[in-house]
Amino acid sequence: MALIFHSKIRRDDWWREVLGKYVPDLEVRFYPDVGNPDDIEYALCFAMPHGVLAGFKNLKGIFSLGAGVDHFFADPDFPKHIPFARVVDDELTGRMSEYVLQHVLNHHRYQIDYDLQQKDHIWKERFPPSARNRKVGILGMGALGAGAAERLNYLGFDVAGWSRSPKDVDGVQSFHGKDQLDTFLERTEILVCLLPLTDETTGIINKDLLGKLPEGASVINPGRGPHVVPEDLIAAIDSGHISGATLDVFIEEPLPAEDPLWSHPRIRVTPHVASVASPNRVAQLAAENIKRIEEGKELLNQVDPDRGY
Ligand code: NDP
Ligand code: OXD
Repeated sequence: MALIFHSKIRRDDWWREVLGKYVPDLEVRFYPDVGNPDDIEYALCFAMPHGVLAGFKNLKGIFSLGAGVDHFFADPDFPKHIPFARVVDDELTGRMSEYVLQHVLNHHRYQIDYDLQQKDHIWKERFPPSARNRKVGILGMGALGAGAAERLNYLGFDVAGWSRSPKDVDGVQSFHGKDQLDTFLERTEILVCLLPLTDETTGIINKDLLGKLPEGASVINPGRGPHVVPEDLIAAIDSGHISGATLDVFIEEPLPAEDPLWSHPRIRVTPHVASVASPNRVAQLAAENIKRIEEGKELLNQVDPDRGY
C-alpha cells in the first residue's frame, strides 16, 4: 500500500517514520518521486501540481494537509469521485482563535492609530467602548469561525456570525444566506472572514460589501486572499470609511515586494500564519482515515465536492 506525499516543506524522514508508526504496511513516497503510479492508493498533500492526482488510477483516498481545500478544486482534473478529507482539529481551531482575538483586540483598542501616533510622538487618548458594546461579525461559522466566535463571546464582545445555514452557538447571533447578509453587515464594526474560497465567496469583500459596514469599521482576513478585492479595500480605507485591516492571506503568496498592501499605513500584513495543523495530528487523522477506507467506513472530516468546501 503506497501513499504519495506533497508539501512545500520537506521533512521526508519525519513523515515516513510517523505515518509508518500509525500504518505499518504503508510505503510513503514523496512527490515527484512517484515510482509506479499504479501503486499509489492514498495521497496526503497540499497544493499538489494540477493534473497529478488524476494520474493515480488506483487512488482510494485523498487527504488535505490543511483545513482549506480550494487549491484541490482549482485543479480542473481533480478526481472528485475519490473520498476526500480535510483537517478539522481543536489545536488548529485554537490557533486561529488566538489570531482572531489578537487582531480583534488591536482594532477594538485602536492600535493602528497608536502605531501611527507613536511615529510622530503624538500623545492622544481614545477610549474604546466596552467589549459588550463592540459588534464583531464573523463571515463563515464553520470549525474555525464558530471557535473564534465562542472565544470572542467569552471575552464579552457582541458577536454575530454569517453562514449558509443557521447556527446555534451560545451567545452568538446567527445570520444566514444572502438575504440576511446586509443586516449582518450593517451591525458589524469588526469584520472577520473565515469563509472557504468558492465561486460564491471569491471577491466577497468588495466595494459593495465594505460600503455596507458602518463608518470606521475594520476588516480581518485570515480566510483566503481572493476573498478580498485589494483595490476596493485600499479605496475604502483611503476614503476614511474603513479604519484599517489585518490580512493574513493574499491573492499571490508570498505577497510580492512591490504590492501596495505592504506599505499601507492602515493595513497590517502577516505571512499566512494565522493557524496551521500540527503534523502529528495530520498524520493521525490520515492514518485513521486510511483504516476507515480499508474497513469500508465513512471518512472523518469528509469534504463534499459538490459543495466545494
Ligand atoms: P468550514 O468548512 O468548517 O466552515 C465554512 C463556513 O463558511 C461554514 O459555516 C459555511 O456555512 C460558511 N460558508 C461557506 N460558503 C458560504 C456562502 N456561500 N455563504 C455563506 N456562508 C458560507 O471551514 P473552516 O472553518 O474549517 O475553515 C475556513 C477557512 O479558513 C478555510 O477554508 C481556509 O480558507 C481558511 N484557513 C486559513 C488558515 C490560515 O492560516 N490563514 C488556516 C486554516 C484555514 P455552513 O456552515 O452553513 O455550511
Ligand atoms: C489551511 C491553511 O487551509 O493553512 O489549513 O491555510
